[in-house]
Amino acid sequence: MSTPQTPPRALTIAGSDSGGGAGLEADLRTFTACRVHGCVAVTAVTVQNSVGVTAVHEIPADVVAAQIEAVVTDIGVGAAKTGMLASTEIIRVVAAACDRVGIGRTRAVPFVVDPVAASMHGDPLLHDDALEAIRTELFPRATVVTPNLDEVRLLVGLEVPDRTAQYGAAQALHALGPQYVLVKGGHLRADTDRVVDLLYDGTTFTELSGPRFDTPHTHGGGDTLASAITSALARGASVPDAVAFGKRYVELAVQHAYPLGAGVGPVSPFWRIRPDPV
Ligand code: PXL
Repeated sequence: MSTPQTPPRALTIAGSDSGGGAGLEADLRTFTACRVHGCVAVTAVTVQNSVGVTAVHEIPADVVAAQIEAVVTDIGVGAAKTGMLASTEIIRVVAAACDRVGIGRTRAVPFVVDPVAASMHGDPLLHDDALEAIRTELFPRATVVTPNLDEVRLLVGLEVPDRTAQYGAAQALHALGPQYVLVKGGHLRADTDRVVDLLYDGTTFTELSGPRFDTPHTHGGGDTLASAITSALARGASVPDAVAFGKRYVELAVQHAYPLGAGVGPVSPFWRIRPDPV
């Protein structure tokens, strides 16, 4: 038997969803399905099921930073992402830790910033005063940011009812400093049977168009997209190739989403995990 090789590694800096649909659980599942070893810096524990979030326990900021340092200095990662960060203090400490270990757009390790503000039930996952830290501490360090249209409104105050506004939002977000902006179009109801995500690098706009699937079960979809992009970056893909891969991955995950509990079910990794176990 040949000696097993170390696979590509990726880090998620994110909160836990006890229901297993979103958060770091979705991230790790996606990394595994993409054949990447997943590492975690846990930022918060949510008490959550398919119906909603009933409590949040934040992890002390110095423990979040220590997890990042422990992972990157020993295991090493090819890419990192953020999900739920909860507070200004955690965001500041994450930014400083990323600088120390070489995560960020001007550093060795590409950095995907998913500016998670609320769950799809509307439960807050970020203190209101922490939006400013996302803008000033994380966006300038990001290789790619992946806001949905609710997050666009919170971050730059723009409504996006149509494609023209989606282009304007990409420019406004790019001015905050990330290398690439991906303005997700899943919430753009003007597109009834397509989802058009828009990638912008400050010069070139690229529309990524794919099918829209009619399912209520899209819990963890944003986390899954950002994690699939991060996986491809960890494998050495360029940002445009990683984003195209991530979109394909999440389309199939949404197509195979399943019901769970009494509420909203998650997007699925199972289409990719073959053969089925006995
Ligand atoms: O999908 C965004 C998200 C991220 N992180 C955690 C979550 C959610 C949505 O519910 O619970 C922990």
